[in-house]
This record gives sequence, C-alpha cells and structure tokens, in this order.
Amino acid sequence: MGVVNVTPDSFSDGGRFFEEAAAVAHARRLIADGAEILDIGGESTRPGAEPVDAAAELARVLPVVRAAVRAEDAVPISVDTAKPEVARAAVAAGATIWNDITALRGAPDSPSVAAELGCEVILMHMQGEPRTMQENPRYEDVVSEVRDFLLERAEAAVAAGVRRERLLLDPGIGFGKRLEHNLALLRALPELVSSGFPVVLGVSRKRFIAAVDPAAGSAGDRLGGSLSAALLGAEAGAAVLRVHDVRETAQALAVRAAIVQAAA
Ligand code: YH5
Repeated sequence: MGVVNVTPDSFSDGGRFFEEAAAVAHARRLIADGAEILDIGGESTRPGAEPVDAAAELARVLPVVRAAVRAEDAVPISVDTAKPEVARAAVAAGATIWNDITALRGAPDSPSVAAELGCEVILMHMQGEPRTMQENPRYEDVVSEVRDFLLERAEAAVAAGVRRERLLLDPGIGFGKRLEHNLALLRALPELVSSGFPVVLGVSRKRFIAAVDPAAGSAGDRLGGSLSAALLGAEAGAAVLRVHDVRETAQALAVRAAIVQAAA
C-alpha cells in the first residue's frame, strides 16, 4: 500500500491545482513502482497535528481519488480519514477501502456508515488523539491491550452491519506509543496475525526509527529502518504494508522471497 498525502501547499494561495497535480503524479509513480493499493489522505495525522474540517479534507482528497480511480493501471484505492462524510464521498468516487485511524470512533455514525458503504475497513489502534497522543502513552500490557481493543472494535463494526470479511486490523505503530510499546507490538505481530483478520502495518519513516537511530532525525533518513521493520512485518504474516517508499520496499520483499524460495 503506497501512501499519497494530499497536503496543503504553502505556495498555492487558495488555488489547489498544484497540490492536486503533485498528488496525482505521485499516485501514478507509486503504481508504476509496484503499489497494489493506494492510501490517499488529506488530514495530517502526525503526532502534534491539528484537525482539519470535512470540507477542506474533501476538497483535497476527492479530486485525487477520482484521478487515481481513472488511472489506466488503476489499483484499489483506500481513503485515510476519520470522517464518515469523507469516506462516503470517496467510496462514491470509487474508493473501496476506508482506512480509519480511529477504528470507527471518529463519529457516532461511523460504524453504520461503514456498513452502508459495504467497503473494506481498516481498524487501527490509537491511544488518545493525534494532537496529544505522544505526551504520556501508558499501558499495563501493550500487546494484549491493543489486541483486545482491535477485536472489540471489530465486534462493534460487525454489530453495526459490517461484514467480518471486510475488516482488517492495524496495531497503529507510533499512535500513542513510546519506543518500547512499538517494539513490543512489532515483536508480537504474529499474535495479531493469529486473530485471523488480515493485518495492516504502517512503520514507514516513523519516529520510532529515530528512537533506535538518533542520527535519523528527519523522515528521509529512515529508509533502512523502514525496510527492516517492513520485512519483519512480512515475515510475521502482515497482509498489507503501508509505505512511502514503494519501489525500495518491493525490492526488499522480492529479494527476501527469492532467498526463501531458492533451491537448497
Ligand atoms: C498507520 O500506521 N499511519 S499517518 C509520522 C511520521 C512518518 C509517517 C515522520 N495513517 C498509519 O504515516 N493508517 C498513518 O514521522 C495510517 N496505519 C494506518 N492504517 C502517519 C504516518 C507518519 C507519521
């Protein structure tokens, strides 16, 4: 799954043409690089990020979803949003996956809208909310708490009418977690895989890599750590890897597969 961020461009005095064109070009590039899904998002969910209103998020995301759906080598489109109205419009435009970092807790009608849309739904674990989640993350037992939360949200989705086969679970690396929590979750990934739900993993360029390697201060310096954690995720049985560097990740996975399949 390749990440397409549609973020405001500080040069675009209100007009959205350039940020939209850049996102569409990036989407095409990720498909050419081997992405099998595109995850398109217009709300920054990085630690410390401020919320965006639905109209602004829709105006950013929808044109890019439309263009990605029309691309000649189109792949399934996921929309990264916590807002049911954004998910509804994106699915109407051809997206087939709702990636919700709040696990359908973003609005009271999120579960019923997910059921109505009939799309696949990624339920992600997050402690707190993006603006403040890294201030004081606390767990007794992070692995069991994250697993129990995700299974509880899966049951809530099913109770609202979402079909079980449409659900995917994600431990939410970096969302209200310290380094020790992220590492424990990665190490215990096979336990989440054993739930039977397909598991989505997002480690790409995240800050926990800088916590291991303090020299990796900026996101662009975290490719090695991203690939290392992505390979571990694949090994553990994750079904979807959410990444920025599609070409490099596909190469890492291809080399691993070639080695695993090599004749003795
Ligand atoms: C995820 O894990 N993450 S947005 C901070 C960074 C780098 C990257 C530079 N949406 C996930 O990618 N959806 C995001 O430091 C997600 N799983 C799912 N399902 C955060 C992100 C990032 C944040």
